[in-house]
Amino acid sequence: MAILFLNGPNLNLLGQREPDIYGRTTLAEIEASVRARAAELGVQIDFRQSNVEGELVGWIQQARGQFKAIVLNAAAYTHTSIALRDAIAASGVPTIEIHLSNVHAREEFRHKSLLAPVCCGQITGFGQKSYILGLDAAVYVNETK
Ligand code: CA2
Repeated sequence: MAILFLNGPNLNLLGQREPDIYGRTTLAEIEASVRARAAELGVQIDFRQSNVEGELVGWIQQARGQFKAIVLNAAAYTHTSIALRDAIAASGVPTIEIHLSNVHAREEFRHKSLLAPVCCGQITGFGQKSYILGLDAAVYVNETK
């Protein structure tokens, strides 16, 4: 089984800026922990980041037939992007929305996710562990299909 991890804008800065909110772990370190868990589960991982909305849309479109699930931290696009929402809905690939921080405990504009209604579920607030929980959820939704 292959699972696609997608990361949205500014997540390439993890570990370098705003450690009080997002911690000191880099995205590369998160990827390494996801790969370690994936090896235990016997699943393949593709792990990508883009600051460009259209690139994320393209990757979601291309995921159909290639990946069994998408684990998506769309970052700020979570709260703004109808384009990502439409791409998820059109792809038909089960998608798990994840966040490092608890978006519901932060500013009001982060409480609304445009993506949540077209995702299987949302994991928010567990730091880098949100990625591992997202991986487990991606396997789970395929087992229960
Ligand atoms: O908590 C999350 O994972 C978020 O998706 C992170 C987004 C934010 O817009 C969402 O509301 C919640 C922001 C990612 C920006 O990451 C940075 C990392 C280091 C320094 C600055 C930004």
